[in-house]
Amino acid sequence: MAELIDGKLVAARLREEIRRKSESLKASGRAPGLAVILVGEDPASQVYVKNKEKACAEVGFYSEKYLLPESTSEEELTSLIKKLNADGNIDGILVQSPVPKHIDYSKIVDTIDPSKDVDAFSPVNVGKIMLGTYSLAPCTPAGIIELIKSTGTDISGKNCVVIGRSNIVGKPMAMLLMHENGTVTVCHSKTKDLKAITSNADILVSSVGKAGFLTADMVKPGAVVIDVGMNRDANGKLTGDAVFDEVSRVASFITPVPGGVGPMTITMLLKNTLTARKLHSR
Ligand code: L34
Repeated sequence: MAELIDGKLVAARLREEIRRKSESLKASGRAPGLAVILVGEDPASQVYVKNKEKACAEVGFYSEKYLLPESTSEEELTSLIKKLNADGNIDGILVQSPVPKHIDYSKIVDTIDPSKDVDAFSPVNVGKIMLGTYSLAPCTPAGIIELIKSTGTDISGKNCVVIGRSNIVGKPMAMLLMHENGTVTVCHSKTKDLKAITSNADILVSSVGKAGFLTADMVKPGAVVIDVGMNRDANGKLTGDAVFDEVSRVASFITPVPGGVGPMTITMLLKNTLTARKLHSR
């Protein structure tokens, strides 16, 4: 039976450390500051943004939240970002994804000052992640690395399989696992015989977004399974990609949903905001 990886617990430990550092920065001048922008009324995004705001308050950060209407234009959004780029109290700027269809997300991200890009989504920061010279880490993948390490697993030399190739999770996840000396395979919707590949994974990261996608026959006995899925069933109940009961009988460690990757994504956002604050030391 797999052991549960308690994302809330790992997050709480890290957040305590961040809180202490934030307090001392505040005492010597200015607390780290984060601006979170949400365009539109996606209910899931509203929950995530609320959790981010709450987390900021918990660690003593200064935070601003911008809830903009669905009808917001690209120009209005970029002019807000430019204002925040120039704001000395703001170290981090985050535009929650997804944005409405009439807005080009990559164009928006490209207007964020790279030193304030706490998602690490801008081309400069993505490039640094590829090179291994980054100081701002991609939040979800960085949180996952912390979760894997919390199990005592050494990633070096392990077969790591990532399902999904998104810019937010799959691609940067592969990079971070490579930086940890894992042997990395990235699978996606066009992959042939997925099961043959996933069955070989010592560390399996599933970021598909389909409830029930990951079944026990796809998992190597003793594998560490990280479930990035955030799926809501008809009753609004949150579940991951894994058929939890059966996969947890095969894996050695597994993250729950909720309470696994989600809280760590937010914790890494806090960590990046602290790092950005140090980049802006004034
Ligand atoms: N720009 N957009 C930007 N940055 C991000 O890092 C994100 N992401 C993803 C979606 N869009 C983004 C998030 O913030 C996913 N994500 C995220 C953040 C927090 C949680 C889940 C996803 C979270 O708090 N999850 C809780 C459950 C929340 C619930 O009940 O709905 C958990 O325990 O997993």
